[in-house]
Amino acid sequence: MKHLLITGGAGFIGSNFVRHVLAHTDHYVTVLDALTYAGNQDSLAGLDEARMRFVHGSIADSELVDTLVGDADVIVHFAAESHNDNSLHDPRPFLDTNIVGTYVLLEAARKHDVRLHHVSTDEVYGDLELDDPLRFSEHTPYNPSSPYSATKAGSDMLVRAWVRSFGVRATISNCSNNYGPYQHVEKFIPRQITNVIRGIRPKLYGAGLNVRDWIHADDHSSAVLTIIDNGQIGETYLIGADGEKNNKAVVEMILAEMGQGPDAYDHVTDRAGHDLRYAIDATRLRTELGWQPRFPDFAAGLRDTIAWYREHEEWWAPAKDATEAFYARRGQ
Ligand code: NAD
Ligand code: TDX
Repeated sequence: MKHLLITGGAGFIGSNFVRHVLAHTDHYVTVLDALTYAGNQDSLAGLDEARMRFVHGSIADSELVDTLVGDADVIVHFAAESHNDNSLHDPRPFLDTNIVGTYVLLEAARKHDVRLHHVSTDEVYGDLELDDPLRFSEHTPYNPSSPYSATKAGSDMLVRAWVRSFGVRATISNCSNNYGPYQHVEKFIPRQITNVIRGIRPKLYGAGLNVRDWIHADDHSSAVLTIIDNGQIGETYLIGADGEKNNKAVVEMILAEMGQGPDAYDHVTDRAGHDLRYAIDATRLRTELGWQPRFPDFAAGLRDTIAWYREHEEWWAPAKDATEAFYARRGQ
């Protein structure tokens, strides 16, 4: 039994990870979350309170972080500003949380000699051509495009520097695009599903030919747990489940599943600097650590996700109008 300090545990992937840990291990969990617009304590409702406590605060608060890290066996670091479109509008919170917040956690991990797993993204590698036969691997050079991905790349570099210079016991994972329940309605898949529920046409940026490599959030969680248990200190592991699809194909799948015509969507203003394609080669994670996705069937996972959003309007409705107003101001 270990005590995990999970930062960002009230967010999409963090809350999924908390549920995964409580279901599959006997670990005790402390969640540290600032409850920004993206955090929602309802995402943790109904979980076993004897095995979990919630602390409201920021990872950039060094005094609070020092106390919490001192009590923990492992830090699992999900907290971040995570949305590219927001980072194009106002980059500052991305630097504060993704860079300074990660620095604060690293200093506490160093002081207390606590193991840290840093959760990062494939976006640090930039993008691929549609016909590139090579996918991202642990050897791909960093080449981030957006303020979001640049701050995630910076946070990865800080982790590597603290491993090398100070002997901090850390691992890093870079995962592809996640989908599943409890994802904020600003993100692509939940935005389109909730648009259709509300009678709004889905919105595709540009021609919709950009490719993302989709993985179910629960598979991301099992991969992170595998790396915490068996990963080599100082190493990076890419996480992906061979789920490449272009955005237009995903919108067409959502429309078909929700009983709409195949053309019932709008093309809107493209994202500035929009990465063309992400694709992950997760060979290392599969061969060295024996990990496998349990939900590789994207069509089935998407059906379940649509059903979840249909059944949980009370969870997403409070954020929907403000999110659409933000996009409308940008012609998206
Ligand atoms: P999210 O935006 O849904 O959740 C982020 C959480 O962090 C929220 O609960 C928020 O309140 C919290 N938070 C923000 N700033 C904080 C601060 N200063 N202190 C404490 N808590 C703070 O994000 P997500 O999609 O769940 O992503 C989680 C992590 O996974 C991020 O590090 C992200 O870069 C990474 N990631 C995401 C994806 C994806 O597809 N969503 C893919 C790969 C990696
Ligand atoms: O309304 C939309 N229409 C649209 O065409 C939105 C919101 C997005 N898109 C496109 C942009 C991307 O090509 O869909 C794709 C996915 O967009 P997002 O959900 O914003 O994800 P992305 O920018 O790919 O980044 C995500 O994956 C990597 C997460 O938000 C990051 O946190 C993670 O690091």
